[in-house]
Formats: sequence, structure tokens, C-alpha cells
Amino acid sequence: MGKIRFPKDFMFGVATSAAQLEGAAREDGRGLSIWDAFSTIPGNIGDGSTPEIACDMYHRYEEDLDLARRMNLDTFRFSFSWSRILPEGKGKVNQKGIDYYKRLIDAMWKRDIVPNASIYHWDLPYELERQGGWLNREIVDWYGEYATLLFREFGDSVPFWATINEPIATYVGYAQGGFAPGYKLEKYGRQANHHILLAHGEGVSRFRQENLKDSMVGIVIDIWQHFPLRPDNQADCEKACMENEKTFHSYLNPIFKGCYRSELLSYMEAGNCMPIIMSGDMEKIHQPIDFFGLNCYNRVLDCSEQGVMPERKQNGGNFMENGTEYYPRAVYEAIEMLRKEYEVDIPIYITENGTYNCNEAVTADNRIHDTQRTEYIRGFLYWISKAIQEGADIRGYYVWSLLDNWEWCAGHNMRYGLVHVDFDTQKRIPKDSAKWYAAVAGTKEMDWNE
Ligand code: GCO
Repeated sequence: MGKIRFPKDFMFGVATSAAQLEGAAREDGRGLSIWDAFSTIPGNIGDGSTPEIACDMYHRYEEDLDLARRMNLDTFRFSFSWSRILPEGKGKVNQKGIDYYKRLIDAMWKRDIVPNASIYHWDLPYELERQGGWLNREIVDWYGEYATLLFREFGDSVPFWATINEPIATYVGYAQGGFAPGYKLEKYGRQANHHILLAHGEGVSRFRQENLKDSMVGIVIDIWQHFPLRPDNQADCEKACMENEKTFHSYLNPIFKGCYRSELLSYMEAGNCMPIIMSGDMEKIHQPIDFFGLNCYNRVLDCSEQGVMPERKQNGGNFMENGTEYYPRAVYEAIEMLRKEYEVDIPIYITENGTYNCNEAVTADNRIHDTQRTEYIRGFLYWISKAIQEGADIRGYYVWSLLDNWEWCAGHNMRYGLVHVDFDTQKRIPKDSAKWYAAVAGTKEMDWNE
């Protein structure tokens, strides 16, 4: 058994988001978000739940940060709820919302935990959606106003500012209907995407205007690289390539190179879904950022023929109990792609990585033996350490998530936590993986069998 060692200043943490953990959706002046509304429509959420209570972290953050402290965590990712700060998305500020995040951030520092904040993690104020949401170009200003408010209120007490977490969620919400607000038009999805990229650029400019000395600004993007199920099948290859163009390249290229790629432009032209792009837009999106947040969970294998997919297991894949592929090398490949295709040389943080169980038994002695989660994280950490050894500037790693939480359309059916939550009593029980991760974070090393 060998040991993998991480650099002394490598940060271990967990990632969370407001809508998924806070609850208190109608308390202390918070306005509703598109997810509060979307989740009340029957059929939208697997188990019919809403984010109204979630993990009740709004009231239990001290206890939850104690858990993080006991797990030796260096850092904690969270997001601001836009409608808790600005109940109508703009205009009147909710002081109680500001006060909550002040307490939350203070509580992190008191425990020596470094806050890493996302300005936007999918929960658009419902009032803004009523005015067109991400389809209305004015949203760039609405977002900018909100971002400036956050920078002024919390500024340097937050060293990491992500403008947007996973912009693709907006595409899914406007083009595919699977996420809030639930539109199903490709044209909408592409326009919403363009606006969210502009909002990112606006956020970066606003950040620079504030001249914060001790903070960095960046963005968090999820990379699920598509590969052909059958590498010698031309149609599978074409499908995988196009999926990559339509997903992560559609964000990375504008941000790092200042234009949409020709493959995507042709696709949007042919499909009559070209967004309205105005002069100066691409320059605004293409501004230097200080760090890159990479969310990586897996790769995707694409097949051009229906019905072939179930046989993917015969392809030598390694599958987990939840049915997803165990492919930890995905993170190494994503880092490699960022460095080769985009020449990313700013610090990279793995801002999310994790896996879920649908059923997790709590044993009589109050334990949860989530062996597969531990092995999944161990595998990803191995490939991250390999990338570091080969010169990649990876500075930290966040498990999604601290707690089992409200997993969007799956409701409470997918448990991603290192810590188990009983949603009837809100009781927290650290799983076996939490104990293992605590040891890794505490020693900055882990066992590895080559
Ligand atoms: C994400 C999401 C999380 C999800 C997680 C698990 O940024 O994708 O930030 O909200 O819960 O990815 O699906």
C-alpha cells in the first residue's frame, strides 16, 4: 500500500448551495426563487418535495460548520440566495439576508475555514423570472447590481468569488425544461446562455471596480467530456464531438478565447437558435479571471443508435451500485483538456466532485457504510494528484456535498452527503466516508493501491 501526498497548502473542503441546504424559504423577508415555484408543479420533482426546508441550514449553520471543523476542512463552498438578499431581485435590500450571510461567513472564519462563495447557483429570484429572467438582456444589469452589493457587503471576507456556478443549468432550464423555469425551446436556451455569459463578464468587471485586495474572481463550470461508446463508430464519434461543443465548449471558448466555436455557430445557424449577440459582448465575456472552478463527476459515453447503450457494461466499464460509471480519470482528462485546448494557466480548484446513493441504510449503531463513496473520492483524488505531479496548478478540492440535501429534480431521492440527514428530524450522522475524508484532510495524504 502506497501513500499519495498532497501539497501542504492544498485545500480540502465541501461544496453546498443555498437552494439545496438553507431552507427557510419564506423566512426573514426572503423572496421566492424560480426553484420554489418550479418545485410546486406536480411531476417536476421526483419525490414531490420542495426546497422550502431542505437541510434547514439557515438555522443550523453553526452545527453544520462544527461538523466541517471536526472533519478538518480548510474551506467551505456556499452560494448566496439572490432573493434572500434582494427579495425582488433588484431594488430593496433585505437587511436580514445580509445579516445571515455575515453570521455565516464569520462562523466559518471563527473555525478557520475559508469561505468560497458563488454569487449565482441556479436560484433566480422569481420576480426577475416574471420579467423575462435570463431571456431579458436587462438581467446583465440586474446581476451586476446584485454582485456589486455582495462585493461591498462581504468583499475581502470572502477570498473566492465565483460569478456563476455551472451556467449550463440555465440552458437546461430554458431549452430542455428539466430545470426551473421549465421552458423547452433551444432558441431560449442559447439566448439564456449568452446572457449568463455576459452576466459573468459583468461580474468580473464589477469585481475589478471594487479593488478588493485579498480576493479572487472566477467561474465554476462543469465538464462532462463526451466520448464515443464505440470509438471505431463514426456516428458515435460525431455525436460525442457535437455534445462537447454544445455543452462545456460553449462556455469555455467565449471565456478563454472570446468567441463561439465555428461548430457551435453552424449548429445555431442551422437550427435557427442563434442568440442576439451585440458588439462588445464577446470582449465583455472574455476577461481575465483569477481562478477556474472545475466541477467534475464523470465522463459520458455517447451512442448514436438507440438500444445499444445498455450493453455499455460490456465495454469494460466499471459501474457503481447507483448505475453510474466509475471513471475517476475523468478529472485528469478534463484538466488536461483545459491546459491543452485553452492554455489555462490560472489556479484550478476542483470545486465539486461526489456521488450519490438512493438508499443508505443506517445501522443499529448509527453508522452508514458508504464504502463506494470513499472509493469514488479516493479515485478522483488519485487522478488529481497525478495531474499536480505533472505540473497542473490544482490548489484545492471540494466534495459535493457536506450533507445529504435537496437534489433539484430528484428531491431527497439522491443522497450526496458525507453526512447523512434524516429529513424528518434533521438529525445529522457522519457517514464512514466523512471519517475517511476527515483523515485525508487532516494529514493531506491518503493510502493508494497502485
Ligand atoms: C452542480 C450542482 C449541485 C448538484 C450536484 C449533484 O453545481 O451541479 O452544483 O447543485 O447538486 O452537482 O448533482
